[in-house]
Amino acid sequence: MLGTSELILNPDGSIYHLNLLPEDLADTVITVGDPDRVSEVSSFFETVEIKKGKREFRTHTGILNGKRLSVVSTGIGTDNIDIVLNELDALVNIDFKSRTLHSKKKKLDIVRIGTSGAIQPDIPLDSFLMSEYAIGLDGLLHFYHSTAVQYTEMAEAFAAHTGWSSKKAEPYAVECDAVIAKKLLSNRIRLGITLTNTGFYGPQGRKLRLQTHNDRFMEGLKDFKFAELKITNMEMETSGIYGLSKLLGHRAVSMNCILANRSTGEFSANPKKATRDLIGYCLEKICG
Ligand code: R1P
Repeated sequence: MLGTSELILNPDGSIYHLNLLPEDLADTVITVGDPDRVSEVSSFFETVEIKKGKREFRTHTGILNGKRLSVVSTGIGTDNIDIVLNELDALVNIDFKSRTLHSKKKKLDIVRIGTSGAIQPDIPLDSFLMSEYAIGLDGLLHFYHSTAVQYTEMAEAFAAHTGWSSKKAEPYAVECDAVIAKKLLSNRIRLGITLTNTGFYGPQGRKLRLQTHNDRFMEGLKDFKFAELKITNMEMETSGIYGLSKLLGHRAVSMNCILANRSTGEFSANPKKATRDLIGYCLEKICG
């Protein structure tokens, strides 16, 4: 039985941060970073039955083409992903009354619809990219028994190539789920290794007033290759989503709208439209 400081429930019986009851959640979950993107996604729904939230975690659940969907905002970073993935899983796999695990495990389909910066100069702005693999620099997965879901060779090759400092958490590599990835794929989608980082500025090589510790890091990213795969883009959630989904038995894929190109120094002229286009594309693939 899970104790009250382990599985924390609100007075109405909902899970602590997401503020949701088990019946509020659909089996297909779209995650977005920006809480304002939740209503953008649900504006495509035919009906919306649930609108709940707390802090940066907003949820809308509704129907599109007869399919029930939930869209949940995660805020920024894999620290938030730890909360969201564990609480989504608790909603479907733990009985909140008895505080014990359901005997039959449920699988969620999880699709991240996010924004991202490209690393390779030939990746156009506003294009769509699916993270086939993610390399996490955030360290989250190392807190769990997770070696079975990690691609250790890829992570070690990355660390060697970039001259990784032992002062930082060791990189880990994880993969998308092939079943849900196939559903979202088309010839419009580029595939790649996504680098998930712990910050937006220094960790992604951006210098406003502070100098970064390893100036060659960004160059190293561009020419890293593992089994002919290159690092295509950088963002802040995918490794956590992939790692925890694999550990918990859910199917996850991360779809990225490329708003910046870190090699050419360009930024999208219309990020709102580009992101909305990716939302439309994903919903069509999920519910079409
Ligand atoms: C940084 O601006 C945020 O944008 C990207 C990064 O992963 C980070 O969360 O994704 P979202 O637009 O999905 O939040």
